[in-house]
Amino acid sequence: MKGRFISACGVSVFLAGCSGLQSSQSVVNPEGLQAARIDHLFWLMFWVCTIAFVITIAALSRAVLRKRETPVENFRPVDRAEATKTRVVAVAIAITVLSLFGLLVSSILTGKAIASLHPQNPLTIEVVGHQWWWEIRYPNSDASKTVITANEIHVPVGTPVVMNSTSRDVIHSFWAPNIHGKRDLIPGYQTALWFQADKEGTYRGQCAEFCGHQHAHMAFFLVAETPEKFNAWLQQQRTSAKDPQDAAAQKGQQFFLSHTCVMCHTVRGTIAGSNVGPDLTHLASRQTIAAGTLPNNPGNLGGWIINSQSIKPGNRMPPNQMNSDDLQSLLTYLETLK
Ligand code: HEC
Ligand SMILES: [Cu+2]
Repeated sequence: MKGRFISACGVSVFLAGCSGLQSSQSVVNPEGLQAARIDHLFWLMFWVCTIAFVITIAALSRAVLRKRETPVENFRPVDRAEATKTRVVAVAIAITVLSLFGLLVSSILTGKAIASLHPQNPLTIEVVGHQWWWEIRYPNSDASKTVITANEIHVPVGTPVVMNSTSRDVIHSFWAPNIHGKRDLIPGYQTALWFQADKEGTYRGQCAEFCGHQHAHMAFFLVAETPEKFNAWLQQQRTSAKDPQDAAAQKGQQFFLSHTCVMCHTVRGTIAGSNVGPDLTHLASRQTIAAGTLPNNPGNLGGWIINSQSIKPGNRMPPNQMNSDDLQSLLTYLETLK
């Protein structure tokens, strides 16, 4: 379809300049039950409005271009022609009211249908909005099996997911258009959103409620994969970080644990246990850093650590002074956090 084609072009042009990650962010390319309902409603509204627009412009052009038949002096409001016109206007008003009412009803029905998709045994995830990144949790009754990550949500395809969400600071809005509509994350208040991804793929999402300076750099990726791949991922994320073996990485770990990093970040299996910033236990397994701002590679990580303020001005991580030896070993260490 044309819409798909245009959105696919838009996405690939955007990604060519940006993260290099293959993903899709499009309202007209639904890959889940809920997004499909929203897509139907969108096209219904689109065509009804298009037809109304064409008819209105045609009637208007006709009125503007037509020569006046009766001179103004001889004008009689009770002319037969005038009575016909009154009828035409009345019919037009009736059609308008009926179409608007029809759209209202279909919008309510779509809302209800989406809200009633609450199947048994969903996968539960928790999403917490922060200025300007997403904390993602996979809770487990055994606390040691709870997974905490950032900006990258993995879900198994064909499985219903319930997302409990809230915010730590201001109102954010969670929006992955291929999967569902928008959902506001409100501080001190928890909301649940149900969704299901039906096709494997990586779907880009974006904060959709202006939340301050770096709102535009608050993206996330939703990775829908086979249940086998998903379970393997979850198992891997449950493990604590292993102590590094080679000397450079050990030096990097020492640096990390003896500097300010531990005041804001967690690396499970070490003394670093703060959650001001993203959990770094499996940093190297993520495709991007800083909420989709940059691809995750050593060059970008280095630039981020030295001065993240030049990349994402105003974000909550301060710049760090260090010599290039220390930076190299720190990067070697961070690369071991698979
Ligand atoms: C004052 C708190 C603070 C300190 C200190 C701090 N960070 Fe951060 N860090 C953050 C925050 C907040 C973010 C998320 C920024 C964003 O995306 O908006 C972040 C992001 C990161 C990221 C990207 C993670 C991701 O998945 O996007 C890395 C890597 C990182 N920090 C490493 C470090 C290292 C290494 C140090 C020590 C040299 C350090 N940080 C010190 C708060 C801090
Ligand atoms: Cu925002």
